[in-house]
Amino acid sequence: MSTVLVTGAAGFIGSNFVRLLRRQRADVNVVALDALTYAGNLANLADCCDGPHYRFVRADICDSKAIEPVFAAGVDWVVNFAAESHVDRSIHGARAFVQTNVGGVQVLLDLAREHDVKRFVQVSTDEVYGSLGATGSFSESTPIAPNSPYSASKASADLLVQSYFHTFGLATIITRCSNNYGSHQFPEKLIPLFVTNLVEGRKVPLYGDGLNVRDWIHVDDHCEAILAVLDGAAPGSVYNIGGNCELRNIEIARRILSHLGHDESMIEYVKDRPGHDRRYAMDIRRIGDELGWRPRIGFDRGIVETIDWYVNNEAWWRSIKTGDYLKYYEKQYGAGGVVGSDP
Ligand code: NAD
Ligand code: TDX
Repeated sequence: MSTVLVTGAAGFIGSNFVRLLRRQRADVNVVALDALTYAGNLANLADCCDGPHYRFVRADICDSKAIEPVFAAGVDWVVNFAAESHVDRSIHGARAFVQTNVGGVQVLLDLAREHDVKRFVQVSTDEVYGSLGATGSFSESTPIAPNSPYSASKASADLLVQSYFHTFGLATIITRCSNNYGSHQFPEKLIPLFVTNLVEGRKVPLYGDGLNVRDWIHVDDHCEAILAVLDGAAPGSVYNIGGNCELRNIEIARRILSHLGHDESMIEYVKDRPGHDRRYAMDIRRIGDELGWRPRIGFDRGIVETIDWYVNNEAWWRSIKTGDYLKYYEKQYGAGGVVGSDP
């Protein structure tokens, strides 16, 4: 039986990936690993953490000593989601971003090499390519040109990952995906922040002129793409993943406002994010042509289901907004060891 180590498993995409894996691959052992920073939440894994083929490990990917026994017990594949993921936090303080997103990746790469891991998937982002003007899109051969401390740390990790393929022959694969949306996303990100603010009767803060463009993909489509990559990608390859769904932020705001019965008076235009990338767009032909993957969930359906998920799971996000879920970890594990919590 193969064992897959999923790092960052208690976060937004990692937990959705574990859920998919457990649904679709009963023949795989899952080791879910997470440091449980402010962004990690065990409640995200509550419905997929049972049985003899699942294990949760609380550990920091920067801590080689803590992670080594996991590799020593046998790991066939690694899918690395663990990261500091919020651009605004990286602007307030880049330290945790460099530590986890670069230093932590180096630790994982060395352990993967020492323990003969068969596949190492590094989950990267479209943001490593920088910003586009009104036309064009990023392909896998677009030079990386990151603009925020977050995207610079992710781009650095990509370079490190490629170097382990070239130097040591480690079977690495890099995926670069666009903006994900769906259930269990931490309510500091655009969509869950706007939905939960409106449910609380608060306004939604739109940065700058609200005309920045992102490409949106449902998290389940992203997770399916990663499975396709695990199954079929050649070592050393890079794949773009996206939803073919470019939208301006103001359009996202309008969709949410209208579904929740509000008008645009609930928008508050606020100071722009420093260095705010204007537009991202992905050319996803390679993964379609080579691995037969394409996004299946249309935005019209996906956004409504997502908004409804937050409306129907108020207890989940309220415990996050009040910090109660962190108090639970302190009780379970002691106060120490929660890393990267403060910008
Ligand atoms: P998230 O912030 O929701 O989850 C990150 C998880 O990593 C959390 O559970 C956190 O506790 C854990 N973590 C952080 N530092 C750690 C450390 N040192 N050791 C172990 N675990 C640690 O982020 P997400 O949105 O789920 O993103 C997951 C990955 O996907 C990230 O690598 C991100 O760069 C990438 N990505 C995200 C998006 C998006 O739209 N959210 C798009 C493309 C790529
Ligand atoms: O309050 C807000 N108001 C606003 O206008 C927030 C939080 C965001 N925005 C804007 C900034 C962006 O143009 O909305 C857009 C989306 O912002 P985020 O949700 O913060 O996502 P983004 O910065 O695009 O990055 C996301 O996608 C790529 C993830 O957080 C990254 O981890 C991923 O790599």
